[in-house]
Amino acid sequence: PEVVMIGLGYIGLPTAALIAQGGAYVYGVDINQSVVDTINRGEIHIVEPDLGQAVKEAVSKGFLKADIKPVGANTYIVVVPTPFKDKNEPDISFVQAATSAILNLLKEDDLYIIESTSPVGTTEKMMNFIYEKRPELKGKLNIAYCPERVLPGNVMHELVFNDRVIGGIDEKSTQRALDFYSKYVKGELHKTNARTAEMCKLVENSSRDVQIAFANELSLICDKADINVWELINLANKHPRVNILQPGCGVGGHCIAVDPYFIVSDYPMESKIIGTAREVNNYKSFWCAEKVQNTKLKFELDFGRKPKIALMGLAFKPNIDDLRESPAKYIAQRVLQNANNEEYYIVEPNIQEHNVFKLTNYTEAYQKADIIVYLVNHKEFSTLPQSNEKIILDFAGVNK
Ligand code: SAJ
Repeated sequence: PEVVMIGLGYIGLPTAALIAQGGAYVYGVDINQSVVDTINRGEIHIVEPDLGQAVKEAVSKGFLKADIKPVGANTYIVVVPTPFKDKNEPDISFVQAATSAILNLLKEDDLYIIESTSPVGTTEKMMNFIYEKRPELKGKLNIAYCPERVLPGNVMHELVFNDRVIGGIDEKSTQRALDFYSKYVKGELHKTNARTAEMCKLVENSSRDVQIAFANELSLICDKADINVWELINLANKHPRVNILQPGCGVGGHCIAVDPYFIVSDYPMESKIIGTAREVNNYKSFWCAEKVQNTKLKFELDFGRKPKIALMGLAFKPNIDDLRESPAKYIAQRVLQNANNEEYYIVEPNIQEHNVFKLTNYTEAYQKADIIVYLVNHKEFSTLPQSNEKIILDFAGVNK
């Protein structure tokens, strides 16, 4: 093979399929045997539009093959998870393990690229690790960091058309990585050094987190001030230099709610706004859960009976079926924990069934409930009537 891709998850597999579609032989490596078997059958283990077809094609033409162990190639790409240990220390052990696995395969002039979101300095650390174990290769490898920036749900398009930042540990490495990506990326390729590229990925997601925190803070202020926050933001955004994002029930997903901690943990004294934004966004979910509880108690006092409550949406953002790291799911769990004979309807139109939550159709839940809690702005919800007889808690901007 020309390329070895280590990690066949949400980014590694689409990237491997894309390179293979371009006519290069790609050897995909994953520690999970069932993932390897699925891919070798030409099937996929994740939900992503157009990925199934790309993998099927690449495998059937013999350009993509998966295995649990790597083989020798000219280019090695590491795309493995970098989780956050207890929210105070990034864990690069998977990157280290992936690098260890190819250590004895590396040869002069090979290209080694890290794509995983990583704390600043990780590429240099891996370079030192490689050269310590293979001193005869010192200075002879091309080593670069090139973060992915694709949006789940639109990966196959964005992999090709997004601009990319490419940071080598020296000029030659940067140029070699750029030549490699230029074969299948149509977006612009921007050269920098490895540390800047690492920080760039973290900053992109932190910037979005900080901006969402601003919107979420406004939503709390407006709740006290009796102002419709959606109308307010819409009006403020009419200013030519103001562009406020949307508040919600918190920030979820695997990137935006995690990456800022990579900066905060390494630069705690300096990253005040970034750290506070994380707190504001986490607090927003807690606040929403409290608001549901308080509304429920007030209903009992006002009407002398327990209300029926519909929790609308569980996914981490609108119009997807992904519940991982979802603030809406967190709120549902928290509210249900304190449930005391109240009747709850849990709604998630993008999934058929769930192993913990009993799901109800959204129209039925709306009809039966006294209190409607919008947690996610799924497109289905905007078709529901705006009844005056219901108490509506709209955390997602469905009726904005
Ligand atoms: N959200 C709001 N208000 C908004 C926008 C988003 O509350 O105005 C919430 C969403 O509901 C969700 C969370 O933020 O809970 C994150 O959603 P998202 O659509 O902003 O981003 P992700 O996590 O799906 O993908 C992000 C993208 N990063 C940026 O837009 C800077 C994507 O380009 C990255 O590749 C991806 O993270 C990643 O893998 O890092």
